[in-house]
Amino acid sequence: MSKIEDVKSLVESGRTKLVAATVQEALDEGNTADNILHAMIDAMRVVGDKFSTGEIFVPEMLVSAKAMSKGVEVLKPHLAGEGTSSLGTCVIGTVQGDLHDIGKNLVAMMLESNGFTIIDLGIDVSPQKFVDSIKENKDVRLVALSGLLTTTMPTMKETVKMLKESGLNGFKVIVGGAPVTEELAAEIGADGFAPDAGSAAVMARKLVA
Ligand code: B12
Repeated sequence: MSKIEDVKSLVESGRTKLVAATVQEALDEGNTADNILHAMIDAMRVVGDKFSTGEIFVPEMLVSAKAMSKGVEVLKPHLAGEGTSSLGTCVIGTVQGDLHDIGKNLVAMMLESNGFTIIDLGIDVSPQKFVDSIKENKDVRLVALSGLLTTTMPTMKETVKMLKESGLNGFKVIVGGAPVTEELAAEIGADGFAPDAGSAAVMARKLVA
């Protein structure tokens, strides 16, 4: 079994302590950071499917998430490009009621490496907190909202509405997360959408150009 397959199976089974070293071994074996990341994302998809079928429960999902985060830490310097010019500040967070942050953290990492200064508000962020953050920080050019639950899509909509009606300007809103589609993004009034962290950086650059 190649090291990349080991990484996938360690994330799937939530073997937190072994993931970092195995990711490093996979890199040493010549695998690209991108391929290793995709193996881990694939593992999380399997974990989600197992949760759906009742094969595993929340604690198992949580340890897999922790395992993936350990792996991402090792990949970070290999994934991040060189942010040459400064594109301004991006406020990012997972919307209220939602605790998922792996995807949001990957997006933050890619935006940072593309030249944005990141203010990460974390998880379970209320619409008001996003608005306050724009007031408190200068040069906010982008607000990025993440949501993984279908039940938090209305909160995402409410957050976009509040941002747009805040009277503040000079920033664009980008949204994403597994249940978010281009259609939904347009429907809730966001300026942009991207399906993954790599394309989020491309879209973000376009939005602030
Ligand atoms: C890990 C996990 C958890 C962990 C989260 C830990 C953490 N620190 O994040 C824990 C255990 C806490 C958890 C809890 C729950 N979870 Co959960 N979870 C997952 C799981 C397995 C993986 C998510 C993940 O990290 N994926 C990997 C990352 C890299 O992918 P991603 O998040 O999609 O991000 C990418 C893109 O979406 C995009 N993106 C993400 N954000 C943004 C933002 C912007 C601006 C842009 C442009 C792009 C973008 O780019 C990212 C990188 O490429 C998913 C299954 C799945 N297939 O997604 C279920 C899943 C999301 N969870 C689910 C559920 C039901 C729950 C719970 C309700 C379970 C429960 N009964 O308690 C709770 C809800 C808690 C809450 N209030 O949020 C369901 C959601 C179903 C639905 N349709 O709403 C899923 C789909 C599992 C399933 N198949 O049923 N979960």
